Amino acid sequence: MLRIRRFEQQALKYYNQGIMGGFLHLYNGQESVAVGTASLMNGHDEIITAYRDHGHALAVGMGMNECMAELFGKGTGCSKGKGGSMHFFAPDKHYWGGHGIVAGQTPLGLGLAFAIKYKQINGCAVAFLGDGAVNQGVFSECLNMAALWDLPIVYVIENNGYSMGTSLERSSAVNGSLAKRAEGFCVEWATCGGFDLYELRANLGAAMERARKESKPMVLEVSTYRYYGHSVADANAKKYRAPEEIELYKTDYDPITRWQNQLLKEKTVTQAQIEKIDDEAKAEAAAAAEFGIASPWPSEESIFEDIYHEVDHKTEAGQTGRFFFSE
Ligand SMILES: Cc1ncc(C[n+]2csc(CCOP(=O)(O)OP(=O)(O)O)c2C)c(N)n1
Repeated sequence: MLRIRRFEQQALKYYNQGIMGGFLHLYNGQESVAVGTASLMNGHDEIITAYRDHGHALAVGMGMNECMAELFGKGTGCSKGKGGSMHFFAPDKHYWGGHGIVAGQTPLGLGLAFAIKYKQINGCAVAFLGDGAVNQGVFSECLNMAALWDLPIVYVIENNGYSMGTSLERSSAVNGSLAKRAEGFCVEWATCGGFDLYELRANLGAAMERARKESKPMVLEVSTYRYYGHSVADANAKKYRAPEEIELYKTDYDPITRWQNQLLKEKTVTQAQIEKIDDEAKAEAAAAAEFGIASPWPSEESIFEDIYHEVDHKTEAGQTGRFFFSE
């Protein structure tokens, strides 16, 4: 969790200096959700998320260098500098990336679950979405299909209370739980707090295990909070929520502080060890920023690589459409 936080704080510094461009959606405050999930992955599970994707990337083991270089738009980045903040990917780590179209990852996650079931793999898919994304029609379509086909997927709603500048109260007609909507599709659901890693892991673990064992979908709504605006470019971040609210979450609900206090209480770590972990995370993030800045820009030719155009027009199927429509 500390690595994610220090990574993002380092990125924010360069973004504010104008050295880093593009979008930057910070995950600060929500680190426990990505870390909790990654800690439960069994080597066959697949995860996918939306554009607020730095935390999930680092949690599954992506290196800070490749992530930071991507933020700087450099050729050494995980998406060769062409994806930026919203598009970190590491399929080799079972991480199918960040996606910029709200809820666009929910049917892709369903496809991952379908593949797991089809290949009879002992795993599950976990697709993260925000409280705003729940309102996209495609999410309902996904729940219907997941239930019809008994697909091993856990939809984790990271409910941070806001979709851009719109509060949950203003975006959801259903008061209380968002996950309850799953009932309409005969899909099991649950809610839990995202501030305490033990509580979170217990709930996530049960949902993932059920998906693996019974091949059933589930919706788990996790309450969490983001400290920054929707993105760093969100100039109205201080207008749609009170500064006192942000302070309250920082002081009373911060998942890192809570976890540190818990571990100290259990005598699992000492204060000195916590400080050492933090210092290492800061140093790693600073070195990653140096790597990103020093890295070369993507070459001009590379701009035409990895795009659908190239694939579609070079194959026979791309020319005729035969593969898709006649077989
Ligand atoms: C289909 C689509 N509509 C609108 C947008 C613009 N947009 C980007 S993020 C966002 C809000 C999403 O909020 P939420 O799902 O709660 O995620 P959070 O960022 O809070 O984690 C919107 C409307 C988009 N990217 N895609």
